[in-house]
Amino acid sequence: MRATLRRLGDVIPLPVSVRPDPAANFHLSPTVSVSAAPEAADIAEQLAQLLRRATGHPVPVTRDGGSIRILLEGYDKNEAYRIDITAESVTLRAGTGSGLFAAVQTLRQLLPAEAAEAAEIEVVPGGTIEDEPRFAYRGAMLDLARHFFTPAEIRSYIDTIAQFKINHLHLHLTDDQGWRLEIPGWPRLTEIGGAEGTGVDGAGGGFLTRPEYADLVAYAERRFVTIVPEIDLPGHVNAAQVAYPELTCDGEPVGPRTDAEVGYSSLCANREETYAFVEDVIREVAALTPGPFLHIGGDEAFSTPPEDYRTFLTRVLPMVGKYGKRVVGWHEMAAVDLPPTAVPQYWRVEPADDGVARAARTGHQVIMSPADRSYLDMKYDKDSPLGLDWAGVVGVERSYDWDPAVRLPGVGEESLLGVEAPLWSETLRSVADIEFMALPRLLAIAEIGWTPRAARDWSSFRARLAGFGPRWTAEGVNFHRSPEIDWE
Ligand code: TNX
Repeated sequence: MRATLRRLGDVIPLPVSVRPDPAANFHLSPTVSVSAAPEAADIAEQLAQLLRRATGHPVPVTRDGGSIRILLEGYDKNEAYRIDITAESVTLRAGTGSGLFAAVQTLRQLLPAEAAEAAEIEVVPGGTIEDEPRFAYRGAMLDLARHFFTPAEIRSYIDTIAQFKINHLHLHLTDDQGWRLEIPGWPRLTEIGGAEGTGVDGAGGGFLTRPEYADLVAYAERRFVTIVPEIDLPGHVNAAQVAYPELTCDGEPVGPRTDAEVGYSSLCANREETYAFVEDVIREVAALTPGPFLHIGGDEAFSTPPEDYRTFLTRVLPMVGKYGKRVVGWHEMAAVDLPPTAVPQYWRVEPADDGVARAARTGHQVIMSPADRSYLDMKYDKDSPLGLDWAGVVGVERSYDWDPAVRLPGVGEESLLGVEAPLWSETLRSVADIEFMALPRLLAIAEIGWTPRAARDWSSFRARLAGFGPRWTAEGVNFHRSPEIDWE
């Protein structure tokens, strides 16, 4: 396989402005080097590593004078950046680290795929890119409860999402099957809820210790990804009730569950023990999480009477603020009056009167994750070996060709914090499974979150996506070779 020279606009998400200059291609010669001021030294090192991999050259990092220069200046809008590529130099410019990191991800896609190919073509296409995101929040979610993924597996997903300028990773840490984060004072949550065999169908088990979680937060931070922890309440709590029977309404023990049913468990809104537990958990998770968000779930509480659901949330939502975090919840939580900064996350397929539009009217920002478009755990088509299909099958075009600002009446562009692509793990067991479901549909959601609506187009996306075939093959990535794409 022979690499062809990338075109400047062959990038996902598509940048806002691309001005190619074919007379100004930059050669990745053996003396290529990267320079950056000390505040950007880590980003420079990350870029140098990518260049070493792509070219096999030594690529030293210096303070100044590199042929590739990283400048922390101008473009002070968060995540905005500019790249100038000439025959003599490449310059990445941004006023923030997040902007420089985004610039590096763009440049990464313009490099040859790997050393073997690079030996033939060691050129970056010339021209100028100017870019900034449409939405501040571009998320991916990974379900650690239905199947636990180890820190190394989670790091691998962080590496994947960050390449496409996804800047939040929502971790679904608790559910009926398992409890995946250590909480001081409540050791049985993870001793029992994280034991071997606590995944769906008894597959796997495990949990994150607090140091492991802190390491993941730091790993993500270095890639400008913010971790959004979710503790799912008041439903989806069977694992907690197995560990602590006093968390059931009648105090009677319940057995572990490894099936994929939902909606049968609930905390009890009328018991003080419930709130002592929830406050301990929220306080500990908030203390471990430097990012601004804490997700309290709130979905599918089918066995919580509606009045109890409102009682519960009315007490619990303010706790998140008390510990300094901005609360996110699945859209069901919009059934109550929300604290001003609360963010409902919309996942429904059919529009329904669930209060999200009302929340938007009163100034709330919304995250859009409609299941029939953005759920990465839906099957691609009826023959998909993995995934579910309760929201229909979701091919690549279906995941791309929609717009979050017109999806829900009353929730327009100005009400959107952004978009998120959840990946539930009932049918997943490995990184290969994650990659198969996320790639390529994650790139569709990434582009929806970043690129202006008017600049987006399925046939352009489809053509740009085709170029990832050889890259992913060379990198050993297990992407889905969707027949909707003419893979190179
Ligand atoms: C619905 S959508 C759920 C999860 C399941 C998922 C499977 C939502 C907020 N909850 O409990 O894992 O469907 O697709």
